[in-house]
Amino acid sequence: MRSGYIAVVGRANAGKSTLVNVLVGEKVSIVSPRPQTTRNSIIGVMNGEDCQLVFVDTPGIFKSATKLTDIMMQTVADVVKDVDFILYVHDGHGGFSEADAELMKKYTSCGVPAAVAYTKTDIMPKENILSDVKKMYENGIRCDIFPVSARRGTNISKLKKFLAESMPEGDKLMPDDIVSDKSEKFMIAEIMREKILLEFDDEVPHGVAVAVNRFEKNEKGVYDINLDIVCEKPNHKAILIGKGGGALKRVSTRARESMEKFLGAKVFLTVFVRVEEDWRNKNSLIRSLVII
Ligand SMILES: Nc1nc2c(ncn2[C@@H]2O[C@H](COP(=O)(O)OP(=O)(O)OP(=O)(O)O)[C@@H](O)[C@H]2O)c(=O)[nH]1
Ligand SMILES: [Mg+2]
Repeated sequence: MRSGYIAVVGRANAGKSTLVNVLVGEKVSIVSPRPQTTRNSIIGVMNGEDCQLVFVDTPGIFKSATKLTDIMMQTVADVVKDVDFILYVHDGHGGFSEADAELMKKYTSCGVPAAVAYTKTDIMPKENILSDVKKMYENGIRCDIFPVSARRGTNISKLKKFLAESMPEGDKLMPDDIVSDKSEKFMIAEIMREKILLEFDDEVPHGVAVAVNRFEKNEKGVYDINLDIVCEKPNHKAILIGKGGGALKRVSTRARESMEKFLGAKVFLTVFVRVEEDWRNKNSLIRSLVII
């Protein structure tokens, strides 16, 4: 039996959470086309024949601008210190710059065994893969590189096999029935945030957090869920609510449908929007709204 923790790290928006979900076979982490989607370290467990891979999804690396992003970057640093393996995710479709080389080198030669998942190969010219791999070699990257597409499932089983073989021998680290370390309540808040990230433009979604005020299942098996969407500015609140409440209604309906799928039950959802000025720079609010 082989088992181990695998940190999944890389630039913001590289495709880490999508890859973790595909490797685990269940959606444990939300995904959006916007950078800074993942804010926490999130565990996703894959049980295979004679192996257990415990993936740790992490916030994407980028230049920090608030106390919240400082904490997110600290999360990455903490996670990589304590794992058996680092899987560095690179967005192949985004090209390969000197800054990419530097970051990749940092995480693939820090003393922990590592590999690169070169992802999004489904939306880029195939010939770029070889030239980028050459550039990686020229920049001193010496670990295994796996071109994959999480969206299409290309090369995923090859990557899984490689990771399983790279784990140390040992017993299971998690019970068989555990897929994630996060609670249903956490996932509900994340589903709401995912729908906001998908629906709204620019700065609005980045300043949004979701607080769960009520999460109860009644005697009829219906979940009664009450959420606050917390935003940073009154004009963001107006955008989130929209004309005649239309935007909020639309995003809430999408979130409710997703929550029903996730919980396997009917959901009665009520949502309010409130403003907490500059909450991303206030430790106590960050602790209660994000790092819970
Ligand atoms: N075409 C294509 N798109 C992908 C693939 N993997 C991820 N994406 C898209 O890339 C975007 C970012 O994906 P995420 O999985 O949220 O990226 P992330 O690295 O977790 O992002 P952060 O949490 O913000 O750091 C989303 O729009 C995904 O649908 C892939 O293999 N192919
Ligand atoms: Mg993510």
